[in-house]
Amino acid sequence: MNLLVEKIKNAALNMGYEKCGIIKISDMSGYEEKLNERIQRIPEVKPYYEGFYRFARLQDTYPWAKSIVICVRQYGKYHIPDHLKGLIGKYYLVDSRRDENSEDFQDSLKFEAYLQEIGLKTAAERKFGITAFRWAALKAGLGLVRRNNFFYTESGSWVHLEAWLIDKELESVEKPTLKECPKNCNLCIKSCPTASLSEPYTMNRLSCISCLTTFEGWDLPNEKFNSQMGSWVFGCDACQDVCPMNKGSWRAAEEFPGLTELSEHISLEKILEMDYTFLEKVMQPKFWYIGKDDVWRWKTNAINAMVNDYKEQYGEYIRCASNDSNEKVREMAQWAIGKLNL
Ligand code: B12
Ligand code: SF4
Ligand code: SF4
Repeated sequence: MNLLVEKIKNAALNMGYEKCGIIKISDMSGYEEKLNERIQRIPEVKPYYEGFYRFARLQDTYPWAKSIVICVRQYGKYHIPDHLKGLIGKYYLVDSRRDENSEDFQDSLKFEAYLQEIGLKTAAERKFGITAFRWAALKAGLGLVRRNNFFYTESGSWVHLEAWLIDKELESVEKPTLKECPKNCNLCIKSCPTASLSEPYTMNRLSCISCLTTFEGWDLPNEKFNSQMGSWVFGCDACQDVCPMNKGSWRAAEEFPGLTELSEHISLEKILEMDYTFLEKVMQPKFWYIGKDDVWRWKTNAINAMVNDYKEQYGEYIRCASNDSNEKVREMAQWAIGKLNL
């Protein structure tokens, strides 16, 4: 193995990454095809996916870039408070992309500094990524993309991905040894509450609950999928939770900084009682897909979840929300009161 490649891989593994591969920039051209296919199958996502062509055409923005270092890190190692399961997507509970207190975030900075120390020019984007991670990891042979679109390693799909562009032509591609999906399995497709995952290797961003609880779903009383959203208030894990290839792969051995303490403030009832300063100062930096000006979304999402799995104790919280300072929350509460005959 090339000495530089060996150094990079060793550094990544020493900094807590499960796997590290290196591919040529040109390997991302296959992603462009997948993007075209997705847009062809689901034309309404076109305006949202057009920006992703940049993930394949990296040299337009980074003419100096030659290769992509792609790393996999396990997040299925953290303890998830039971009462948040089915409410908030696990990835978002232990999201290290912007959390300076997390070891994963610090390791990511250290790894980048190391790449620069050994003389490489680098570029990365810590929020939504500099390229299409799943495709890059697939090309590097670090694991498999399964029918639910998720990238899997031996740790299941509970892994997140990171990538750096570098200015040297290097390559490190493995041969995955994972078993393919069982021939007739379609459990993930059957489990998707909104049929966003309608067939293998596809999904409609616009009807995905993960999106409906964050970037979409602004008008829940009139949202076509409001009842299918079930108890989710931020994200969705249904198509991963059901997958047999994830069986036993979550090994809760570590605590994510601050999660247990924060979790004590979160339940459907507590969200409705949250004051807006707490939502803006504590919830928003952690769950950053909902912007500061839109933190009322937490309350409308929580009311929707209450309606979908109504318990008598919710009644007083919903009635109280009909006097909330935010008009959208008041409207949502009125809608729920009508729907539940409260
Ligand atoms: C945009 C985006 C979203 C959007 C849209 C989702 C989407 N799939 O497009 C929204 C906000 C909804 C979202 C939600 C979530 N996301 Co997201 N998201 C992304 C982002 C930024 C780009 C994804 C993308 O390229 N979409 C375009 C479409 C065309 O690609 P795709 O759906 O991934 O499909 C791929 C496969 O189907 C494959 N493929 C297609 N056909 C075939 C055929 C064969 C035979 C094979 C092998 C492969 C294959 O090619 C496609 C392109 O790679 C990536 C980060 C990044 N920079 O890569 C994270 C990323 C995909 N998200 C991630 C996560 C964890 C989530 C959530 C689970 C969070 C949550 N708990 O709610 C949900 C899951 C929703 C879902 N079912 O996908 C992780 C996934 C990790 C993993 N192990 O796969 C990523 C990689 C972020 C990260 N840093 O790790 N996400
Ligand atoms: S994350 Fe949820 S809504 Fe989105 S595709 Fe998977 S099961 Fe369907
Ligand atoms: S549920 Fe079945 S088809 Fe879907 S990803 Fe898992 S093994 Fe593959």
